[in-house]
Formats: sequence, C-alpha cells, structure tokens
Amino acid sequence: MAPADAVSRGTPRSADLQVRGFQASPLLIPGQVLGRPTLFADSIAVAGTALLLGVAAMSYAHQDPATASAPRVIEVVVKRFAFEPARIEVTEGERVRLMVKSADGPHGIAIKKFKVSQALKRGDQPVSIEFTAAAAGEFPILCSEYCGEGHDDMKGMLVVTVKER
Ligand SMILES: [Cu+2]
Repeated sequence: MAPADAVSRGTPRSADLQVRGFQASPLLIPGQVLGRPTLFADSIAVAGTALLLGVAAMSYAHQDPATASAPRVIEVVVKRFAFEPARIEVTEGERVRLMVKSADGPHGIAIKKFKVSQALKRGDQPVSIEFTAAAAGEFPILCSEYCGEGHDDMKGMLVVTVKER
C-alpha cells in the first residue's frame, strides 16, 4: 500500500495531513517517477510546501528587530569641547543613524572602528551618519577637525553591548 493511499483514507485533520505530507513526500517521489496517480500526492506536496513556507514566514517574523527594522536614531550635538551625549549605547548588530550637528564652530565626528568620519560646519542642519554596530566593545568618538585648545579633550564613547543570543 502506498503511503498516499494510507493517508487518503478517512478524514485526517488538516494539521495531521500537513505533518504526514511533510514526512511522506520523500517516499512519494518513486511513485511519481513511475507515473502513478499523483493528484493526492500533489496536494500533499502542496501542503508540505505550505508548511515550509509557514516555517519560513515564522522565522522571518522572529528576526531580530535590530536588523529587521529602521535604524536607531540618536541626536548628537558637538560643541567646544564635548560631545552630547558623551556616551552612546547601542546593541551589537544594530543599525544606527547619528544625527549630528555642531552647536558652535567647525568640528568633526569620527568613530574609527565603524569608518565614521564626518566634518561638521557651524550651525548646520544635522548631518545623518549611518552605520551598523557590527562589533561589541567600547569605541572612542573623537573630533576629526581641529577646533581649538580643547580639541584633544573631546572624547565620547560608543558602547556596543553584546547581543543576547
Ligand atoms: Cu575638534
């Protein structure tokens, strides 16, 4: 008796059918090759495919929000001689968008680890800088344009916390 016949008897609940269809499909392949009636086998294959698609959809829905959604937007003000906030905390793997502006003269913002380097003009609209915080750790935020006596004291910190697994 072919597995398809066994399944076709009675009125299996749909969940039952899906599970059996999913497990039985490899066994049905020889029958299909021999040209036996496969209408029901096809429907099982469809059920199996639907099950697979369902699983795929579920795993997509459970994707980490950090990577699936819009970037985390953080406003940063650069002034003589500090970054505000001086400490920025994000999560490993998170997409980050810094909206950075100078509160006084020219400055720059640089986060070497993530190849961020942006000059800032005085009183400009915020500059948008996007990057992915691909590694956990603490990374200095520095001013990349000489801006006066306190330039070297301008130190911020990007803290990327380890993502929970
Ligand atoms: Cu500076």
